[in-house]
Amino acid sequence: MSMSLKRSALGAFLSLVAVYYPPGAQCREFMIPVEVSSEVVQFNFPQWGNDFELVDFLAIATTRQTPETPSPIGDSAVQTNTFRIAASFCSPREPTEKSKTVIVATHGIGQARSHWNSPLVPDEYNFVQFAISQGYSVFFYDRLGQGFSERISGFVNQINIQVEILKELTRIVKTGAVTEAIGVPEKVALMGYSFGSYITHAAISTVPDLADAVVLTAVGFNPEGLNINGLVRSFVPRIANMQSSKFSSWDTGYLTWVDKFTQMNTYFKLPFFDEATANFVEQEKQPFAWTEFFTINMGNGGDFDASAFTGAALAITGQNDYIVCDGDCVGIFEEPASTLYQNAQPFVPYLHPNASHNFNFHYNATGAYAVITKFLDDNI
Ligand SMILES: *[C@@H]1O[C@H](CO)[C@@H](O)[C@H](O)[C@H]1NC(C)=O
Ligand SMILES: CC(=O)N[C@H]1CO[C@H](CO)[C@@H](O)[C@@H]1O
Repeated sequence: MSMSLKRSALGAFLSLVAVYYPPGAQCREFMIPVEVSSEVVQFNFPQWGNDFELVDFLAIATTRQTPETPSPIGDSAVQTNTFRIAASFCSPREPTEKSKTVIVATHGIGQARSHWNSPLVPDEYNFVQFAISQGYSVFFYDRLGQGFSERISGFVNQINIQVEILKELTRIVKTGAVTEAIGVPEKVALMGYSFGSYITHAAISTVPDLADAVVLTAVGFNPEGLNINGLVRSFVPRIANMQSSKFSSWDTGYLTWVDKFTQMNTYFKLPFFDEATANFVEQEKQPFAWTEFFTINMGNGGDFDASAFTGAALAITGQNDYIVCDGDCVGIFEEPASTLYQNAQPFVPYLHPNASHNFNFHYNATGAYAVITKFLDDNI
C-alpha cells in the first residue's frame, strides 16, 4: 500500500506547492510512491543536444512521408518502476451530499496541476474552487515529469506509463488512503485536460470499472480535426532547458514552445481571453517530452474503442479548438466519439462556445465548469 507524506512532515516542500487554496476547501498535499508496470516503447529518435539538431529533427519528422520512410517506433518491453507523484486532495469544508464523489484530474501539456487550481482570478479560472462550491471533492496531481513529481528522461516519458500511473492513483484514491476528510469515496469521476484526457480515455477503456464517470476536456477523436504536421509546426518547439534556467533540471528531450504568441496560436482564441491571463499561463508552463507529444494517440496501442465502459461520459472542448479540431469543432466532434462511447450511460458531447483548446483560461470558463458539474449532478 502506498504511503502518504503528511503536511506536517513536508513543511518546506509544501510552502512551494501550496500556491492557492480555495477558501471553501480543506486540502492535503501528498507525495505518493506509485508502482506501475507498463509497456514502454523505445523510439528511434535522435537524442538532440541543441536546437540546431532539434529543428533539423522536426523538419525531418514533418517531411512528406513515403512508404520507404522508416518508422520511429522500436521494440517495447514491460518495465516496472515506482514513481513519486505529487498530489493534492481538496474537499468541501462542510460535508455535502456530493463530497464523497471524488473527481480525479489529470492535467495536459502546459501547466502542471495548477491547471485545475489557478491562483489567478480564482473566481473565474479555478476549477477546483468551482467544483468545491458545487459540493464535489477533487484529487489532482502532477503528471510524471511535471511540477513536483518525479522526472524521467524526455526521450522516454510516454502515455503508456502515465496511463498506468492514473490507474494506480485511482485505485489508491478508492481505498480512502488519501481522502481522510471524506473517508472512503462513494463515487469517482476521472477528468482530463488535453493529453490528460487521452490518458484518462486509455485508462477507462482498458479498465472500464475504474470509475463511475469520465469527463474528457479538450479532447477530440476525429482524424479530420487532427493536423499533425500543422500542429508540430505551430507548436514551434525548442529545448526547454535552453529557453530558461528554470527548466535546467529537465533533459534535452523536454521541449517547450518558443513564446507566448505560439501558445496563443495553439491554445487560445481572441477576443475570448485577456493578455494578463495569457502572460500568467505562459509563466506557469512546464516542459513536455517529445515522446509524450508523439504518443498522445498511442494509449492502449492506439485502440480508441471505449465500448466496454458503461458509466457516464462527457467530452467537452472549446468550439474553436485549434489542437483537436483544427480550429473548428462544429460537425466533427460528436463522431466518432459517440461510437467509441456507444455503451456509456449517457455519452454527452459538448462544444463550449467562444473558446479554443485551453477553455479553462478563456472568459466564461465557469460556464464550462457548470456544464461539467451539472453533468455529474445528473448522471452519477
Ligand atoms: C458561457 O458558457 C455556457 C456553457 O458553455 C454557454 O451556455 C454560454 O452561452 C456561454 N456564454 C457566453 C457569453 O459565451
Ligand atoms: C463575441 C462572439 O463571437 N460571441 C459568440 C459566442 O458564441 C455564440 C454561440 O456560438 C455566438 O452566437 C456568439 O456570436
